[in-house]
Amino acid sequence: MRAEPFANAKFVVSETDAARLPHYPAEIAFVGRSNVGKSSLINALFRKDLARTSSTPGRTRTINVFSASPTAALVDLPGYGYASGPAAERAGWGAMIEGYLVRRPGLRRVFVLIDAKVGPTELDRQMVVWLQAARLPWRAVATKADQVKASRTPTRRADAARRIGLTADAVAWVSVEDGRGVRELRVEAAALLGGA
Ligand SMILES: Nc1nc2c(ncn2[C@@H]2O[C@H](COP(=O)(O)OP(=O)(O)O)[C@@H](O)[C@H]2O)c(=O)[nH]1
Ligand SMILES: [Mg+2]
Repeated sequence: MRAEPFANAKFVVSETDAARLPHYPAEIAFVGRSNVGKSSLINALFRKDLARTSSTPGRTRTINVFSASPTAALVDLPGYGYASGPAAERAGWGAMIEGYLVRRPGLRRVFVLIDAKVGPTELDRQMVVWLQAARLPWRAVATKADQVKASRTPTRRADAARRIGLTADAVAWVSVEDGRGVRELRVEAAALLGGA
């Protein structure tokens, strides 16, 4: 593995139709509630501001692909669970997410992002159940860990994990704000992508 994974990360494309996306031999997809920190985490893993972040939920309505190399990509999927907006459009985001996930031979892992303080929502649990039924490999990542008091962290982490059928140590606990867990997750992602 290279000393510095993801040194050549690039934005590739923003697309609403999963069928038109370029394929990579190795891909990691990021799913989660709108505003959970998907784009921020991609930027942190890449150490580069490539993905647009926003404090306004429901901003990313497209699938955004970022390449780590010619053979590896991180894929930022539309956020789910944003309450406002026309129902048809919300269903469209669901279809976009599924449309991507069901037809990616190169998909190595789906990172399911969960807010560390809020814990898994009903939609997060549904996503996990769906991924298990589809036999897709997934990885739980708790974001914004800086928002949880240190004294509450072990309980929060164990509770969050239990609600999606995992043990505490199986949930990556990260914060792009204070940087915890980011380096470890970068190493893990680079390994999943074959060294990227
Ligand atoms: N405190 C804190 N805020 C974060 C963290 N990660 C993301 N955010 C904030 O959460 C908001 C949504 O982030 P974004 O990456 O756009 O979420 P996305 O909709 O899932 O892509 C932005 O205001 C970010 O600055 C984190 O680790 N800690
Ligand atoms: Mg985003």
